Amino acid sequence: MSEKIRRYPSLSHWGAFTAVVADGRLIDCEPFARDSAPSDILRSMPAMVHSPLRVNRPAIRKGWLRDRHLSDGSERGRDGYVEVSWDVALAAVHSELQRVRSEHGSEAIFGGSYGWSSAGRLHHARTQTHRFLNAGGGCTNQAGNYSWGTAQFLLPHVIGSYTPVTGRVTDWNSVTAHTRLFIAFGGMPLRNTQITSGGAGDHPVSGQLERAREAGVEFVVISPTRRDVPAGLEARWIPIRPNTDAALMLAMMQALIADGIHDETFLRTHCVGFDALRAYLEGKTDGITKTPEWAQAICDVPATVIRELAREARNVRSMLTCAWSLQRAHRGEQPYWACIALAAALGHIGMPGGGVAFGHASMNGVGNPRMEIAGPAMESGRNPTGSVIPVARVTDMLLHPGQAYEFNGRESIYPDIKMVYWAGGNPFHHQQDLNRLSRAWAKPQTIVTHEIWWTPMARRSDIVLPATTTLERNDIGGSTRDRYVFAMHQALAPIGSSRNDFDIYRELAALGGYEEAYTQGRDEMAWIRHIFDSMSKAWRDSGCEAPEFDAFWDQGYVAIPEPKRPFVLFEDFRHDPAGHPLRTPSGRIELYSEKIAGFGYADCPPHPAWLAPAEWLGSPVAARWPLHLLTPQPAGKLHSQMDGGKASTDLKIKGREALHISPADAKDRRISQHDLVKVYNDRGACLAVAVIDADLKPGVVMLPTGAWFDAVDEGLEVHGNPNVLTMDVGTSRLTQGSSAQSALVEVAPWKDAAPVVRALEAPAITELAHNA
Ligand SMILES: Nc1nc2c(c(=O)[nH]1)N[C@H]1C(S)=C(S)[C@@H](COP(=O)(O)OP(=O)(O)OC[C@H]3O[C@@H](n4cnc5c(=O)[nH]c(N)nc54)[C@H](O)[C@@H]3O)O[C@H]1N2
Ligand SMILES: Nc1nc2c(c(=O)[nH]1)N[C@H]1C(S)=C(S)[C@@H](COP(=O)(O)OP(=O)(O)OC[C@H]3O[C@@H](n4cnc5c(=O)[nH]c(N)nc54)[C@H](O)[C@@H]3O)O[C@H]1N2
Ligand SMILES: [Mo]
Repeated sequence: MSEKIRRYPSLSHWGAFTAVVADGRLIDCEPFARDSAPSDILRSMPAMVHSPLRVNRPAIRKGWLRDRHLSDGSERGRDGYVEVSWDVALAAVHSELQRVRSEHGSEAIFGGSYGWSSAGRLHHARTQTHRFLNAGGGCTNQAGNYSWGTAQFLLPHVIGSYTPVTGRVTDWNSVTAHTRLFIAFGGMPLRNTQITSGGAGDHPVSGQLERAREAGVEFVVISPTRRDVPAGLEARWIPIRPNTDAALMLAMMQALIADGIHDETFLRTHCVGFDALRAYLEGKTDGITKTPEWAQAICDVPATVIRELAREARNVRSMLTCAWSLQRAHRGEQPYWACIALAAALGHIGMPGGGVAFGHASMNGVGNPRMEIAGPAMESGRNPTGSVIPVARVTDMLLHPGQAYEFNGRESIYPDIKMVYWAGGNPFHHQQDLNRLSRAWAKPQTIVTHEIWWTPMARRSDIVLPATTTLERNDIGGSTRDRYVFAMHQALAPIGSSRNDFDIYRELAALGGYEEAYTQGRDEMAWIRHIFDSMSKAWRDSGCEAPEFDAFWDQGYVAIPEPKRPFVLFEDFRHDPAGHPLRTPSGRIELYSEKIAGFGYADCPPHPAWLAPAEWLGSPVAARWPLHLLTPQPAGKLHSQMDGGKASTDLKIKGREALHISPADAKDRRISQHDLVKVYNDRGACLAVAVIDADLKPGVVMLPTGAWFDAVDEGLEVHGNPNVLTMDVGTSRLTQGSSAQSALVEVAPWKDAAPVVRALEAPAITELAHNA
């Protein structure tokens, strides 16, 4: 007889849900009742939670078990594993931490641990990793993120803050009521709005778009693919060459000035540096006037279209939004800065429904009407070493210890890393140029990972500790882009011998004699109450009523009331620039930055400019590598999470990722629909399955991220992971962001036998250590 079915409130980055459990197994994830557009990714969860890919027991790489920190690191990814007891595994991790700290200092431990981890905030693995390492003496950390790291370090120089790129932009109610023309650089791909870090109770973007459309807002999508126009939106599509938006924006501004219709007053009263930028646009500095004809040759958008769009955007209330992808590219500072300058010239900044914004469809909840009020958050403590690198420079750091590098006006030295500690992230997903990372990965003496599944990262670690999923523990979660906070009830007993990251760290901290510093005397439920109490205090301080903990926990969620009036970005500053100055040196929008000028970076000059990326369709290398590869976010998963789940595997073709290619480019290469193809350049090669796509600008191919990396040595990657092809250089010395979207490639039919994809098969671990 089957045990009765039980239901538990829960949450993921792709939405809140009810976990349905029978006989100790997750059988379904029912979407939260108030979610207007639940994510398909929910259906991947039951099989993934009980998947044979789960890490069942602590495991140690054979070479490391034999030779410890003197083992050959180049065996990572090839070597087998031996399962050991928790006591053996924890003792090994503890003694390595102690050895490295005493022999090399705490900054020799790389604990940046970048990655999204879980939506639950207490058990958020990356935060717990920082907390644990900080309590034990510190580590080398990572600054910024892959998502909008370029904007994070540029925008404070220009507008005094980066909060607008976190989602705090003029909200949809204001857009619907006031915007007439909404121009989306990078488009509005709804697939990306399934996700928000920390999860959500609603996915409102498609509804918000529909209401805006009904209210008469006109949409223009500027993107290399028509697929960035949501179905039913009837937007105008302007195809553009990748990485050239800055030229288009600058030419729109030049056209306004040439017509004498730019908002001179706003540029004089609310900005500094207009004269310097104008001199550049008029060719006074380099002899080139940045006309629409000039831009046409760069971005392949007709000059008449550029001129007309500029006039239209000046004549009606217009909103410009830039997808985050634009700045995840080489010289990605420029389109963001140019867009702010253009919006300033259009004159609608700070007006309802007008001005500039970022990422309206990059993530769920951007521009969602919500009171500005704290979400649930866990503290990670202070890193006593102060050692930190820009997030995407991890390979440089491992390859070049002691080398100097520049970042945001400072020169620093890469530390010499002996030990890597990672939980809640997958560098063999997120990092560019994975063959280069593989070479760097051989260098550290010891690599420790907590993982739920045998991911490519786990398979390249020395000590792998099995972690629970969110369903196997209690937690609290929510995002500052969503109106709900969720109780996450433990629905299952830990699978295999997995443990919560928090408990793993608690035991290690106990071995190191600093358990109290790590836990502060709190267990799981005490922490959840503590996080809830800190949050409700912040709510009360903002005049918002917060429920009692027990009522919240029983109901499973709590909602913040809707805001009384729409949020308009820069509204106060527009009305009173002296009374509400921006936090820039001048207090105004900086179209020219003295501070950046002082850094003397040729790769990020003191005003927005067209700077050709190292690889783009107009560069000399395009003669050899004629296709621009874009690597968008995957529709059926979150990064590499749930790659083996149904929502992801249903989108694979013959078990591999789909490469979109235009009919003309396919024909030139004798590629037919669903042919196996090799995508390659000097950095690497992968296999994918061709999908011929008439909605794609010729010269551009697209391969989403997320396929579990499947290659040994520098050979062929067989699953369709595009990061063997991407370029691992910082966007500029100013921000050192990820240049993921700048890569040229060639594509050819693959005629040989197709190598088997093994990444989604469980590794065979038969051996059990005799002392286990
Ligand atoms: N080419 C290219 N590359 C990109 C991008 C791109 O556009 N193009 N985008 C970049 C961006 S924006 C991002 S944010 C990154 C994302 O990169 P990551 O955040 O590193 O990607 P995830 O696949 O989400 O990795 C999270 C890992 O944490 C594990 N995990 C989840 N929950 C837990 C837990 O509770 N405990 C433990 N121990 N582990 C857990 C998951 O199994 C998974 O392996 O990728 C970047 N890489
Ligand atoms: N389903 C799903 N959704 C996700 C994620 C996921 O893994 N899965 N990841 C989330 C994360 S961590 C992040 S940071 C966000 C990222 O959000 P974004 O950075 O906005 O996402 P992308 O998919 O990389 O790019 C969006 C679109 O930009 C267009 N584009 C690319 N390059 C250019 C260019 O040079 N010019 C113009 N005009 N357009 C260009 C592409 O056509 C692409 O479809 O997505 C989030 N949403
Ligand atoms: Mo991201």
